[in-house]
Amino acid sequence: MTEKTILRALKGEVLPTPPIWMMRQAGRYLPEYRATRAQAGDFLSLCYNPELACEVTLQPIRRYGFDAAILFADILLIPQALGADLWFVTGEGPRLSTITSAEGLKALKGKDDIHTHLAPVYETVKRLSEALPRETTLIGFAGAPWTVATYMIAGQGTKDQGPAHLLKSEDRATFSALIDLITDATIEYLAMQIEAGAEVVKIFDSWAGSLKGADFDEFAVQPTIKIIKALKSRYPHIPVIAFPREAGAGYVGFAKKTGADCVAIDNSISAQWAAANVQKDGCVQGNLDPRHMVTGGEALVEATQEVVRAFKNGPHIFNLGHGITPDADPENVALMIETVRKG
Ligand code: 1CP
Repeated sequence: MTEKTILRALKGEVLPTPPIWMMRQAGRYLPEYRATRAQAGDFLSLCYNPELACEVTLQPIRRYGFDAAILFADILLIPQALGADLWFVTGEGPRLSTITSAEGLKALKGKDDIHTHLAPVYETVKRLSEALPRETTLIGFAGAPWTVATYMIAGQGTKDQGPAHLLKSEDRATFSALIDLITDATIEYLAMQIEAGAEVVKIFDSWAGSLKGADFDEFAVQPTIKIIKALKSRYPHIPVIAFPREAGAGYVGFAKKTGADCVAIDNSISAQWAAANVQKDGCVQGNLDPRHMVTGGEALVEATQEVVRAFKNGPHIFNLGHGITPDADPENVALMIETVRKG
């Protein structure tokens, strides 16, 4: 059997047309997702229900034939597995109990105590590895330590990650210890996803862009190095995609520094710039503006062609620059895929 296209791109192969998948491809823009989510009751019940989580992961594969499926779960399951309270407020987003002191940190569980809580996620991965079409790559994932820490410290999503920056400057020892705990738990979590059948793992550092100067190295680059080193020592054949979102100049050399096989690029930088400065070191993933999934039309076609053209001389996995939004039109996704595959 020929190797799956995503795995070939991750090894550095330049393909005639780039393989494609989409961040948040299982999500609220799809009526079938909304139906299954309603059946599950709420978002977290969906994440912890292997049968239904498997179903929503497969929905975009059936509808569009993407080249990869991403495990349906959330980056905030790790805080919950470590003992934080987690709930979702409809129309607002996640809420967590907060960690703001050494005492709070001490009350959390250890890195090896997360697996009972996360067992349903591993079961979902196992089912997916059996259910997916043979040409489809299964991607596991986790949040990067900094991004996960921003939610654990603030207790919710924040525009500027203020509470995390504040703890970092006022109690650096506690902040660093929290980063270390999340880093170590993430290694064990991703290792278990690989054991269950994940063929690639992706590390989402959605808020990497708010770390500046030495902080970017200490809290975005270094934890990523540690995670990738540990995973590669156990699973040398499993590729890793890193997504230091909005890192800007920080994207340059990120793959070399961290050992990532691919860097995912957001849409705040141009594909031409990323081709010249990031793709020279290996595979890149990205970076169509997700707004095109809402607005569609000729502008979508042209922007899609521009991304394909910019990255065509090197290894590339086509994707959006961030997740598709609930107001997107499923027809626009089909148009994007058709445009990419036409070459
Ligand atoms: O159905 C719903 O109402 C829930 C919406 C939703 C979904 C579909 C959330 C809540 N999470 C998810 C799934 C999810 N989250 C996946 C599944 C796979 C896929 O991509 O299809 C993945 C990979 C994530 C990752 C995730 N969760 C990130 C990193 C990527 C990113 O978007 O930047 C982050 C920051 C989260 C936290 C989170 N979970 C959900 C929301 C609304 C948020 C953002 C909260 C905020 O910052 O305000």
